[in-house]
Amino acid sequence: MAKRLKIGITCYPTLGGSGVVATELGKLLAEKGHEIHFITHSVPFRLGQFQKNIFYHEVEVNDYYVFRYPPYDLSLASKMAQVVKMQNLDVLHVHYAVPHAVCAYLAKEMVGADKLKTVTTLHGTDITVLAQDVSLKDLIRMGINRSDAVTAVSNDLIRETRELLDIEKPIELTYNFVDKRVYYPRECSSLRSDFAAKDEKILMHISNFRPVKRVHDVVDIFNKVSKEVPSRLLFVGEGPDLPKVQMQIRELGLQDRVHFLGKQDDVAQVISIADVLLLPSEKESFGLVALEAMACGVPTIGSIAGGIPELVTHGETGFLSPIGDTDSMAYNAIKLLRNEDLYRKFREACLYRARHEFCNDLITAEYERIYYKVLGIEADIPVPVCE
Ligand code: GMT
Repeated sequence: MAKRLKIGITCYPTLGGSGVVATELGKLLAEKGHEIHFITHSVPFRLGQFQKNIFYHEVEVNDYYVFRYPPYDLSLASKMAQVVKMQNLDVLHVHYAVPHAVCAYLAKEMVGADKLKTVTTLHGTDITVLAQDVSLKDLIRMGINRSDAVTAVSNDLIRETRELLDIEKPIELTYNFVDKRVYYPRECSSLRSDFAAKDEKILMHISNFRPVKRVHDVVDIFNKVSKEVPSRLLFVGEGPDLPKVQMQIRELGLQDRVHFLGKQDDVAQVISIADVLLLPSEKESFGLVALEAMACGVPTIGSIAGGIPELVTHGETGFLSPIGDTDSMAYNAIKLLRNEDLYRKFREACLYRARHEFCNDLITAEYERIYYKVLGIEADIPVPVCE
């Protein structure tokens, strides 16, 4: 094995796909023998049980009475510098540019620019929403430009970063991944029967119920589908648009056929009971949930937004329509749910694509290659064959 690395990882530990990806990546790198140090404000929620090679460093914020807003970003930067020095970290890998890329830059200035390399992974709204804010734009650009390497989770996000921030430095593509030992079609007949009769199909939406997810479109699609196909709609997750959606469901008289499961930890088990995933987002740099569904054999009906078309192959692992075109999305869902042969083909294509294109071994090796490159270490990392 090439040099065993000591890697610091910072992410949002308690919410969002970026935190999930960062945590899963840390666990996989630790399994490969690297030493991983999470530097976050809470224990990452996907960290699970104690694992060899994984360490956690809590960021504590100084809330001295003169501060109207306790300076979390400065505390994080200081903690990063402390951990880098104490543990002799080689690389700091930050997920989500705001404020993490800027904190990593400050930490590097504190420890000495020649003593630390930083890698920033852009996940989506850190660019597509926050870089639109003029008060943050220059700061985000600086954070990116001062990183030793920058990656983004889709080609579309790379394009948008270049356009919005006028960035010239290379941005490497590192798609998100799922752990194939966790995401596979689970046995679910008994769970399924809790929500749907034998002849009913299950449509599912999983998100943080923010406006970019267009959850009202999910209800609209289901309203149209359920007139043609006996079906149920399951919502997983919570967020600001939830009350509006509940009202829409009551107004349409759909309340007996819609179920709210709230936040769920075992996403693979829950997704396995669905027949299709609905993802009609307005912005979606990648759409990790569509990959999780794909790996469990569940096709996506979604929008042509952001990186979704790079993940979901239209006509093979799902169907994509223009943003807001719920007629087309409902039509596609009905077509798929009514045709057993077509559905079987889509399911097989989903399983194949998730395992071969987005498998954990492949993407983990890609990140390792980037770490060695910024450190100037020659390392021959074989491209894993994903079976
Ligand atoms: O949706 C968000 O704002 C949360 C954000 C996050 O931090 O998890 O999601 C983004 O990153 C995910 C992981 O890379 C992607 O799968 C999501 O598509 C992306 N969300 C958006 O672009 C809206």
